[in-house]
Amino acid sequence: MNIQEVLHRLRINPTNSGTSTGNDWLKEESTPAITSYSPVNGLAIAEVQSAGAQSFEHVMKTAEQAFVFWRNVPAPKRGDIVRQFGDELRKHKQDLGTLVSYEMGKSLQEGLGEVQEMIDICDFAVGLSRQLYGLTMHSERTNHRMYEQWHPLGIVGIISAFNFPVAVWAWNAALAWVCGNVCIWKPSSKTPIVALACQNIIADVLKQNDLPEGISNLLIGNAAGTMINNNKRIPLVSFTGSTKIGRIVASAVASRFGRSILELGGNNAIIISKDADLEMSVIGAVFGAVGTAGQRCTSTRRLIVQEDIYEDFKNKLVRAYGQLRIGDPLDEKTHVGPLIDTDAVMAYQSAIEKGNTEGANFIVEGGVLEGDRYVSGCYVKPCIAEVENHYEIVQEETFAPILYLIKYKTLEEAIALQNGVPQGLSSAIMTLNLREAEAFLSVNGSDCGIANVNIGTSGAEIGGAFGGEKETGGGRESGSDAWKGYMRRQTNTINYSNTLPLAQGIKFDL
Ligand code: UN1
Repeated sequence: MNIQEVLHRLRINPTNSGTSTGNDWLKEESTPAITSYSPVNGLAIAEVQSAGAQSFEHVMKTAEQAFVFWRNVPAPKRGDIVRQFGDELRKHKQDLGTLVSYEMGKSLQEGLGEVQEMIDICDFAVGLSRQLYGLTMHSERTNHRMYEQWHPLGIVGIISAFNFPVAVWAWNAALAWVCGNVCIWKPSSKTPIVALACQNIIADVLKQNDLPEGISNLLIGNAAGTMINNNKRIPLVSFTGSTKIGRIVASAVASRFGRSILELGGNNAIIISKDADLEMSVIGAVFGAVGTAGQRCTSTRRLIVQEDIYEDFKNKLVRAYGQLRIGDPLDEKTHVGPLIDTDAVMAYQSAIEKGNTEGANFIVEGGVLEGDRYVSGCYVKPCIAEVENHYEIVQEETFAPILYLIKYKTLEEAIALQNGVPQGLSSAIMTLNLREAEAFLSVNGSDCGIANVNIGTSGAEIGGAFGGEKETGGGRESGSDAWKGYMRRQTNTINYSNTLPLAQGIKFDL
């Protein structure tokens, strides 16, 4: 793999300043530059410029004009643009997946999988563009018709995280576009280069179709995020990131009566029943905990294991961890790549320290790897600790491969432990017992947005609505009817009689 060639094919060059309305890239001289470093080897990839108030205002004006045009393009035609975008992504899958892996640090397989999620959501959005269904209702008045329809909102702000640096944007943008909105994307400052690559791909499609600037916009840097959150000309902000920042975003957007879709932290658990297929459970648990180096919001953080099989399962798990290969994520034999940066390594180390002071028993020890293959300083050992659910550190989401083991006796107790955290994103039970599976999915079961049986907590398909409850923020993206979050509902009543009967039987004679 020659990264310079990949960058060249994705047309990353100094013209791509960071701020873009599509094909046009703007340069504001006074704002700070951001250099993106690869966690794979610590080398700089490229530099971008963060956006200031001046570029923000230019992007806003261009987006507002584009919206007036775009909302009048019939939805199936908007869908066709998204179809073309999906086709381009298919052509660039290898390069974009490679760059995701190199800039973010996830394995190449996962980088390619992430681009596949983008392609899949485009396909989904194309079908949706001929639907966007409203309902019809029966009016209580004679010769009246009632229905509801869905209109676009306007400008959608998308603030995405480093861990899924391109897919999360695509989930939001593909739906937002077919719904008739225009988008402003503020990617993570840790992964701006993949965002430039995506912008180049969509800008090409828009240009080939003679569409105006402003349908797909890009802004880099935290100042841009704050401007998006506070601007009342942006009716919807979709934010993916930590609960801590999500709280700030939520209150800023709510205080101006904007809408937000929040995808915040998870603290996902798998319950391993004594009736589980243990071999399958080990694979599900290990991939869930160490995949993407534990940096998915759906990563498995806790395993709640039935006491009868606890020792057996624990031994199998420890053996599996012994086989993990940590290293260059672009090497296809690698299971675990680096963390995103050295700040993330510090957070990992302090979580281990805190665990130790609270009484955690590490059965697979952690640690930072050193040596020629780990020069970036971002490679850590996935570790496992026996803990109690109430430990402060267990209640928190640490974005790293630290897995907590908790023992249980009854299913009721296991469900209480699973639900006994502030977050509510993903959950799973491993069991071949129908009663247990159904109880877990019932109203008395998991309180999460995602609840799986005999599948781990991560790797959700795009066809379902994605999101979670409690401190995860309550937002839903991707499949099912998540598109409704990107539109405004209008209820219409039409009187085709020659009188004006009032609703609720009210008489008002003049
Ligand atoms: C995230 O970590 O922000 O379910 C999203 C999964 C992926 C998406 C994760 N499809 O693991």
